[in-house]
Amino acid sequence: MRKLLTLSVAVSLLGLSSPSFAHAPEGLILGVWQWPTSHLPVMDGDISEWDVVPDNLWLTPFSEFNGELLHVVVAGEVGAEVNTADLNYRWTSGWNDELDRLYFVYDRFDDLWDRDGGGGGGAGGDDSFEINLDANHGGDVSWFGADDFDTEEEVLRNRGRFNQMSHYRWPSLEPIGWNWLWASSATWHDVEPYSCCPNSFNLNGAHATEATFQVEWWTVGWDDFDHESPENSVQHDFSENDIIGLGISIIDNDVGDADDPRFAAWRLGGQRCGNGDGKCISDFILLPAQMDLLPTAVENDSWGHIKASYME
Ligand SMILES: [Ca+2]
Ligand SMILES: [Ca+2]
Ligand SMILES: [Ca+2]
Ligand SMILES: [Ca+2]
Repeated sequence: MRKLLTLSVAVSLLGLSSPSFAHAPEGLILGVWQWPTSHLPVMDGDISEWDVVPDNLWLTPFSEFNGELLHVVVAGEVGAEVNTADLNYRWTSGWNDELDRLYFVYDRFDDLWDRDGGGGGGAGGDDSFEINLDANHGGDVSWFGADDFDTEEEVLRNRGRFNQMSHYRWPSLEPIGWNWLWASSATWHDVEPYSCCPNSFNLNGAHATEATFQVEWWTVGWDDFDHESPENSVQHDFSENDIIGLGISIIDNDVGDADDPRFAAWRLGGQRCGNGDGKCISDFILLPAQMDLLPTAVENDSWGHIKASYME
């Protein structure tokens, strides 16, 4: 974590420190690896391209800041301690300037894979990786109740408008699919060119069994998201050194029921305020490319497995 702390200090000195929103925990800015267009990872569930991402950009159940764990259970089994026999993972993020995409990867062990489109537990009853994306770092609210606006039309328009909050779940199951933008009624966001891919994972296991799982995916972000159509929405232009807000929750449902939900939501930053409130999420900086860490066309065979999975 030392490099992250150094980075956080450096950013502050440059006058780029985060505004007074979206900073859980206070004082930490995490890094988003830049994927140059020449080296985009292939969305196929083989996550070996991500081996080039430095260790200090990966997060695990043991990642700490100021002596505190970064992922803490905020719903369900609140107070649960890390138990890698129940859930273990590593994850990180990437971005691409030209395509204005955020990429994600995670690698997970779970004693009970829960993906049956519902059942007991919380957060829809299935295992998921939830992202609340505040692309312009406005600290906005994602969820509104029926009484928050005068008309139903306004309520629907404002849910997910400035932050987009989705549970990503695999495999994709009808009717909601793999990218459940639960605060919005949008139906068009879960396909290219807005997000991808329903099948870019490798699951060794099945519902209600022990499982290992790797997945990689991407999404665009929105400055103004209109559930009705992309034409009415304003896509975000991601730029180097920008600070974005990401609210990450790793959801572990373990095939529970009403009497024993067996549900834990591990939230990065450990804070929960409302549903999708951007002031409780975490700061990330879109890092410059580190071309020296990326393979070239003349690299030796040790890069072969990585080169083979890059796009031209
Ligand atoms: Ca891949
Ligand atoms: Ca588990
Ligand atoms: Ca379930
Ligand atoms: Ca589980």
